[in-house]
Amino acid sequence: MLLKGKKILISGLANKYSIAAGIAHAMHREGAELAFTYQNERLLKNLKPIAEDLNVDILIESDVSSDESIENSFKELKKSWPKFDGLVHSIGFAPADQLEGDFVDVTTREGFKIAHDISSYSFTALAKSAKPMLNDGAALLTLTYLGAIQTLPNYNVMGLAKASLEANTRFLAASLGKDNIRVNAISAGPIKTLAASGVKNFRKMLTQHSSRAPLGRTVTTEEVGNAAAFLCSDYASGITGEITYVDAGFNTAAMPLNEIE
Ligand code: 0WD
Repeated sequence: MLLKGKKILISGLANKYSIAAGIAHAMHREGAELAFTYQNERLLKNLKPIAEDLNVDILIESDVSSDESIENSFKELKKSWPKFDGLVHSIGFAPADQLEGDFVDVTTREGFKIAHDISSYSFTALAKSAKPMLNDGAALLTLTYLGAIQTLPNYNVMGLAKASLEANTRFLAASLGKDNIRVNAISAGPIKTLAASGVKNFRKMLTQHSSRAPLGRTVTTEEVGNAAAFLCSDYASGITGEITYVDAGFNTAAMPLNEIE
């Protein structure tokens, strides 16, 4: 059991298809005690059956667009967990009109601001609030995507926000290293979730992915969850500031082998 005795707070669990759900299952299996945050009441009904399944009784509202909401959520958590060992940030958002069409035409100041605020700054904000409550050897983890370093259609301003999130991971790692707190990111391959369905033609991206990835397929939330469990465990005690790809190798292949045979 990789995570026996660890207390880990997981955000961004919107429903059973969420990447955070795969992470929660893997961490529960590895012996972690879990707490969940949710954006608002509307999402609570999807969360309850998953929480029941995994024996999670700490469910706390936290809308990362509000400093007050974040602050209240950690005050609430402190009542049950004065100290804890890990935090998973599985949150991303950009207005729908930013994720369809030509980047230069559709990107607005407001869209840019929201995407960066919710998808990147929120990781810093959560780290800031969590810091006094984190045990020695704690780990923070976020979820990023290849759009941070390479272009692809329709991902647009989310790519910029993910580039910021990846730099955020490195700066947080540098900042928190002296407290023996590690900070890492998983760059997941495309998975059909609620957030992903906001990206136009997402289905076609899945097909493209399978045809180029060395493993010839997409990845599952369980596979992302397994890597997350490892990165938050003491087995990863020497790893920080890293972006780990869980994408069936897609980012390593410039061209599928069968293309020129
Ligand atoms: O292909 C994919 N699905 C990939 C996702 C590939 C690589 C990375 N990712 C990233 C996403 O960008 C995101 O950072 O993984 C993370 C989790 O995304 P997900 O599991 O794909 O999507 P989803 O199940 O929708 O969870 C994201 C959740 C939100 O769901 P909705 O769809 O309702 O916006 O982020 C949460 C919310 O629960 N969220 C917030 N939480 C607190 N405060 C906020 C907010 N303001 N906004 C969104």
